[in-house]
Amino acid sequence: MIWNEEFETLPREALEALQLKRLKSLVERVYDAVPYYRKKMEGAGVAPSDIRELRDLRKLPFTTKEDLRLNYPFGLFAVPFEQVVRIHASSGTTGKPTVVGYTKKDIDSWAELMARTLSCGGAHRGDVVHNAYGYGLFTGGLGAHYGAERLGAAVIPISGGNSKRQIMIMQDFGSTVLMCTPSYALNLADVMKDMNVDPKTLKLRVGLFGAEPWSEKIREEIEKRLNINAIDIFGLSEVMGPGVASECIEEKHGLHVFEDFFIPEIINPETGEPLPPGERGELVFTTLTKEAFPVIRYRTKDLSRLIEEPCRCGRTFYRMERITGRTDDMLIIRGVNVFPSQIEHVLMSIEGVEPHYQIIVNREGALDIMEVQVEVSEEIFSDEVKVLERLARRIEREIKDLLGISCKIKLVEPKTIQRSEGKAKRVIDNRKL
Ligand code: DLL
Repeated sequence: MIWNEEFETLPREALEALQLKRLKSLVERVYDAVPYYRKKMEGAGVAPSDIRELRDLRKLPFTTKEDLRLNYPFGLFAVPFEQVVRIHASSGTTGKPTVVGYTKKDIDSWAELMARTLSCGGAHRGDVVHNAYGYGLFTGGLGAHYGAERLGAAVIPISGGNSKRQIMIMQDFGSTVLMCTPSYALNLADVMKDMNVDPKTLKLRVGLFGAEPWSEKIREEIEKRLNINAIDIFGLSEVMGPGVASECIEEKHGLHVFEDFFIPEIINPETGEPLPPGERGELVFTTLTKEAFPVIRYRTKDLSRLIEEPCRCGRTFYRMERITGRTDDMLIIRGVNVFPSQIEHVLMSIEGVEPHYQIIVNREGALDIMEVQVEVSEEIFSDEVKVLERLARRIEREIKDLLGISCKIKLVEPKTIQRSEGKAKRVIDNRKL
């Protein structure tokens, strides 16, 4: 069901008129209220009056994580602090977290966006939403929570962790919608198996998964093992939290960007130039309605492309392709560019390999050594050494064929790789330590 028929099916022309109106007011607001943004605009020789059509967005300078860091913690807030009613933060890999704020109206918009997301994935009033995204500074838990309430569903604020208890609650409370990271969904599937709980006996029908990269293969795995429909949802703290884009259950192909709230752009990450429609590059977002923490042309470092073709579901918003990587997740191993998603692709195409793996990079002398630790199924692990060796050689060969470099493969027993309750950590690069 479409949650907000009026906005989600706006003809493009009307949508673009609305975007332009909101963009003009955003730029004026930010120019007046945030000295840092004003200075950047002046430096780029652009004033609010230069924004006359949507294309003029390109005249505005980008905002980056570095800008956020320089203004830590509240320097980019665009309203008097008394109007801020919520603060979230996302932990970066290094240093201080990224801090974001919300006014009452922002929280209200966010609830609307998450109600749309849930509805897009096929959830409705009467559903029991099992919300296993982490509650706290992370935007996942509370973001999903307010959306589920807005939808009129019954939300279980279970947060992450204590998986056995999660499964007991699913059984007893009749959870119908699961919300968590895809890696935690797989973890729950493992624990269910250990507890001898057949997912077919549960009422779970759909899962809304995001906050970390995953692939079609992982989707298939989750759908099969939990006996549900798995939907990809996307967002980031700097732009809102979850609720920026969502797949529809009708197509499960591309995530509708809620374009009355956000303008997406795809740029060449090296030159910053906008790319022609349909090309893959770095996603950039401008928030159109946010009051406390608006961002202009925020560079996400996430790689995707926009799909402009109309969708069967009736929503007129463009779709973004599922995230295929980040500009900063590329590893350089002995001079060769390696994306973790390429390794995952190889692993997931091989029978008997479990969707739990970790890539460990070390430097021995001047040489980079990449080791891929991967879990294999119980049956294979208890097989003869010869079988295991053959499997390891095969993975090694396939990675070499794809990437042109050799790596060490270490097959490990089921449940050896550390499970996450939130975002999985797939890469450990010891070279940087
Ligand atoms: O992860 C918000 C969120 C919560 C989204 C719950 C979906 C569900 P951050 O912690 O700021 O916010 O991390 C944002 O996570 O730039 C992407 O790199 C990645 N990410 C989020 N959703 C997806 C997805 C939340 N569906 C960063 N696929 C983003 C791939 C995703 N990566």
